[in-house]
Amino acid sequence: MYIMSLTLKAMQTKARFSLLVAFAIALSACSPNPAPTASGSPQASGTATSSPSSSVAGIAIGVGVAQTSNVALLGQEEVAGAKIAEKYFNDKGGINGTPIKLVFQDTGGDEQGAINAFQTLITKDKVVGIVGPTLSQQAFGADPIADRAKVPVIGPSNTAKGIPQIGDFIARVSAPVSVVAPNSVKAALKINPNIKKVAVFYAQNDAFNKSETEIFQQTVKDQKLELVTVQKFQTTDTDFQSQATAALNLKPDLAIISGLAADGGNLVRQLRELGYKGLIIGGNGLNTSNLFPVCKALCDGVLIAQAYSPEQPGDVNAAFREAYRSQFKKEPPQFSAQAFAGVQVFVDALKVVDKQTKVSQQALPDLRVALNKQILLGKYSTPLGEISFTPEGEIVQKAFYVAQIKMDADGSSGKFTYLK
Ligand code: 1QQ
Repeated sequence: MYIMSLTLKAMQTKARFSLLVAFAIALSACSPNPAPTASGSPQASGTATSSPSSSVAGIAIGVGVAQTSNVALLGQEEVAGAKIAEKYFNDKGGINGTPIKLVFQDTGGDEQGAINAFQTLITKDKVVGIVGPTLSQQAFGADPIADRAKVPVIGPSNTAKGIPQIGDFIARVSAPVSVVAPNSVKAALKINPNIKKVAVFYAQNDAFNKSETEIFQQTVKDQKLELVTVQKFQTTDTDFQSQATAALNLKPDLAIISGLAADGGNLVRQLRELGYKGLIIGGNGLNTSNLFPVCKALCDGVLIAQAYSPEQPGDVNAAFREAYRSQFKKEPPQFSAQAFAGVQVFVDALKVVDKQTKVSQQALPDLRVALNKQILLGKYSTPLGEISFTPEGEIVQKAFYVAQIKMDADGSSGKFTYLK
């Protein structure tokens, strides 16, 4: 008995030691960040191929978002925001003097890609936690893996119902559709109080879009509007003639679309080409200027609710906005701000944990657990404003906005203008 427990103790010490060694290796790892490959990306200009701290050791934080596939239209904005956060916090001294090092793994656009990226980040890159994935659809596949491995995850853009409930290690900085989406319907009614008939469209093969359309449809009913049709499509569709024609025959004066950027943009374009003149609301999947090349001048006027405004007061947003504008020559989008906030939550929480016991002296599994606890306890002054979390990991955030797309007449460029 005595010998057995001694052996067990020796084994535990050994396991602890090898974990420490593994963590030390992870700290000194310096793999360069791959640049997103999707065309039209801010990174495609070659401005942000590897992070400034890629040649130095640092505390490894994983970023698992879509850098390829159609979902990269959304994910590349997250890469940009995360990289700005990495430089910003390292310039400010990192974690009490030790820099952070973001480790990027491309999830692609589906669940399996997210699962693979998360597994690599957890077991090979030995990150302290993960910012990702891009889609709720991917989160429902990959988050349970991180949760079982006791690795904290901050969802930067997962807005479907049920994300924080996946597990104790899952939180998000992306406010849920129930809080964000109704704002755009109210804004549409302010612009046109005569709206009566509403046509709703949604991508039925995606968890977020199914969740968002439920909220949109409920809001339509709550506002005493008439839901004249619900049309379904796939995020991979490009031809929407049958859905658009069926809806327009019912003469709606508001169209609401829950899709992703490419399919959503094509549906906007085809509705306009078929002569639809009423207001269009796009959901969170259309919330990117990468929509502009898809519907060009016909994107004009689309309303999209926002969980971020470039005008958000506060020092951190001012610094983030300036860094983004100087790099990309436009205002920062919501997905970049949310990814910045996701990295910031890790940084701020790591600082507290490190003050209690030096991060470098903690075994990785213990550190991940302590970090997760602190994440849920903290308050954060981010570009999204002051945020915190419920004990379940749901974001508590105060300010929300609605923006309207304004395109130049020739459709070659545009911007989001925030409504008052
Ligand atoms: C989700 C989303 C995406 C459309 C954001 C990129 O909100 O999947 O939850």
